[in-house]
Amino acid sequence: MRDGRIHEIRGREDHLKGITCPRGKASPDIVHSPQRLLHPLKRSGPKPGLNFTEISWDQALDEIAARILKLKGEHGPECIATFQGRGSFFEHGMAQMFRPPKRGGGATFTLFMPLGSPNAFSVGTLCFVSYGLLAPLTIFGRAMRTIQPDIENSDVIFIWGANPATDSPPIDMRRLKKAKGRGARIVVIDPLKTAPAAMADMWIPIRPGTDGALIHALARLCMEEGRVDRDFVSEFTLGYDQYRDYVQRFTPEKASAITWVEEGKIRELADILTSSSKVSVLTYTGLEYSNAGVQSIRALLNLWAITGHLDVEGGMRLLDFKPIPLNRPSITPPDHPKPIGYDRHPFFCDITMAGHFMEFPRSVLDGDPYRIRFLLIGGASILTGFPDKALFERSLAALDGLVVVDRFMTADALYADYVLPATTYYENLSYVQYPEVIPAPSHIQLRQRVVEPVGEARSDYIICAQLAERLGYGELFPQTEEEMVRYVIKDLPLTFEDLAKADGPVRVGPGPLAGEERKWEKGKLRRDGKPGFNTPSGKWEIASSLLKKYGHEPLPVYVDIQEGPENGELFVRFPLVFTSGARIQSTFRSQHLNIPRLVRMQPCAQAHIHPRDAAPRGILDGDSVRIVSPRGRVTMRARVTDGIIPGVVEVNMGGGSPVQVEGWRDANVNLVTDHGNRDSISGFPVFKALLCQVEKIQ
Ligand SMILES: Nc1nc2c(c(=O)[nH]1)N[C@H]1C(S)=C(S)[C@@H](COP(=O)(O)OP(=O)(O)OC[C@H]3O[C@@H](n4cnc5c(=O)[nH]c(N)nc54)[C@H](O)[C@@H]3O)O[C@H]1N2
Ligand SMILES: Nc1nc2c(c(=O)[nH]1)N[C@H]1C(S)=C(S)[C@@H](COP(=O)(O)OP(=O)(O)OC[C@H]3O[C@@H](n4cnc5c(=O)[nH]c(N)nc54)[C@H](O)[C@@H]3O)O[C@H]1N2
Ligand SMILES: [Mo]
Repeated sequence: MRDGRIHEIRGREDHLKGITCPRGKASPDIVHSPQRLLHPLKRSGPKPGLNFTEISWDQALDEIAARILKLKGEHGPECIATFQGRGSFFEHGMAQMFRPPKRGGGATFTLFMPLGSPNAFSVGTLCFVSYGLLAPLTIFGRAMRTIQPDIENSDVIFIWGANPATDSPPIDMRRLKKAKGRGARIVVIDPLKTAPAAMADMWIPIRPGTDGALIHALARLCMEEGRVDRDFVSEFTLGYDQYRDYVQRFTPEKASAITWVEEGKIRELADILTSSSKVSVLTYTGLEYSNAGVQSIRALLNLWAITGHLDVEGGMRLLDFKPIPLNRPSITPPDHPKPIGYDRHPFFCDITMAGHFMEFPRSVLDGDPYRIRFLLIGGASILTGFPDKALFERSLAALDGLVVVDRFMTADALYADYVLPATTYYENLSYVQYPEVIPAPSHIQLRQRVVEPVGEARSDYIICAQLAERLGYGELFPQTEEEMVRYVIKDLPLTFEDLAKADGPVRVGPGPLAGEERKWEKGKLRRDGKPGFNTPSGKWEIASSLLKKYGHEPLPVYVDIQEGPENGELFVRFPLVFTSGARIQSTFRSQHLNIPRLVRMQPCAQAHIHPRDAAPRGILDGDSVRIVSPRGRVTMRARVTDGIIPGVVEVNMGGGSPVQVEGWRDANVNLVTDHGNRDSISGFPVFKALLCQVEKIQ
């Protein structure tokens, strides 16, 4: 099982990026960082603050369980909540064991559901759900992982609002380089000249948040000139005629004014898009964080479909998945009451079976519609990730109980009553599954412990299982890591011993298959075997029935930017377009900013600004600058570069945790972002299309 490809799959683990760990000898910097949390801690000083006393695990878990049961008794189970971040749900055993039976992906966390609480929150409130679920479900009835660019066979690859060079690990970057090597053309649409843009045949800098307008203009050009897949649009789409009428307003001239992309370039893009059937597109977070996030992603998928690139070689293939049959407890979310956020974002809550954390402050601070009083945060950094840090600080401070489970002190821990030390993956016994790496088959692998847990740290799974036991339902969760793995794999045709003996990935299924082309024509996409798609109408829903049902605009319309150059008065005071959070190689959101060898790669948080905008402000590369928005300010270093579209400032995200080095610790980008400004469909905050001013600090 140790051929090159499997090796590549193994590299997919976030923290194993580029590291090989001989068992027993590994000492990645993160494991032995002097800042690792080693013991359970109980608050001994005022909030906010980091005064804690070491206590035993028994005391910590007993006291936390007692507090939960007391609050439940006094206020009902719905006042107890969890928040899971990106830190913890790549631990596959943990994710599988605490996932409701009917949900494939996602991070709905069932730990407190047996108590009767529907309030499972996650970082899905502002990551992935918009792109991965809401957009694709409302157009073709399946999740995004089932539609994938056939990079290996494309003549042209568009990279539109993603940067595969900073993925972890950069699998798609390797695929792109190979494609480029065999002569495929690469087109990048991004406000930043990313590494893929630098090697591309064409870089189209675009004004952040306006992609929808460009997509509609391209759709209009293609329709006008008959460059559409006629059979597909006439037989298999819903809302095509309405959409054709709608896009008439997006002349190249109008789209150019909105997007800052030259008219000639728009025409050229339409030509490239229709130059071959073998054109694919890679996209991700670049389109999510604008007022038109979900709709722009829908419009993009739709543009590829109507121009004949759907499920053909070299285009966007529709894939079949056979999930690995893993076991899990059958805990389902309670029907009543609805989770927090349901009143404002019911579509999000129904699809994710979770709460919407943007409404958490209203719940905690105003008791509207009811009050959350206890929160367990696992593997997340809310105060660096959510917009309007001060609002979330007030909310965390107002809780009757806050528990943080992490490897390091976070900004959230300043408000915690208990902080529990979690192990890294190196210290856990668990498993990993690889069902989604294309084109490899499905594999499962035992995650062997490579280092003994440092201090008293325990795995996330064990911490939660032991808490469940104290809450009275420990029988749902095996109480050791080995028993957990045995439980999860019980329906597979292999044993724990087989996995241990294999000492590497074991193949358990065929993995994602592309199969025949244009599967909708052959009844391969619907459970009833009829031609069409897995949507309420059975069509490719340009006009979405689901969105209509939830009171949203069914067509994938462009939504005007709420805070942009169009706001004349505001634009005078804040004349630069603000975007944030383009990923960098050395950091993992708020993580790794305390790991010296990684910090050296970029010791300070940066704001990227074009020389044209820097010069009149007297800003030189490396200067300290203040980024000011209508809501607040934050200080960073200027990176003066022509690798950004003039008029736009890209501001690093991730700064703001107490363990970080000085150049990042106070540089929290979410001091300037806006909690109220959202994509109305997903409720995602608009992180990438706001306004700011940049001032040199003398
Ligand atoms: N090394 C590293 N890897 C990571 C992470 C990390 O922090 N560090 N984070 C992980 C997480 S949580 C996520 S969600 C993923 C994100 O994965 P990606 O979506 O690939 O994230 P980025 O690398 O930021 O690429 C997004 C690109 O979109 C561009 N963009 C911004 N606004 C717009 C816009 O309005 N229109 C267009 N067309 N483009 C725009 C940005 O400039 C950027 O180049 O990465 C994951 N991988
Ligand atoms: N302005 C702006 N804000 C943004 C974004 C942006 O682009 N711009 N991006 C958004 C996105 S896409 C995301 S995903 C969020 C960030 O989402 P978060 O999930 O908050 O991500 P991190 O900052 O990486 O915080 C993860 C925490 O988990 C801890 N951790 C890591 N592994 C483990 C583990 O195995 N167990 C436990 N218990 N803890 C662990 C880390 O130490 C860290 O404190 O930020 C969002 N916020
Ligand atoms: Mo994310």
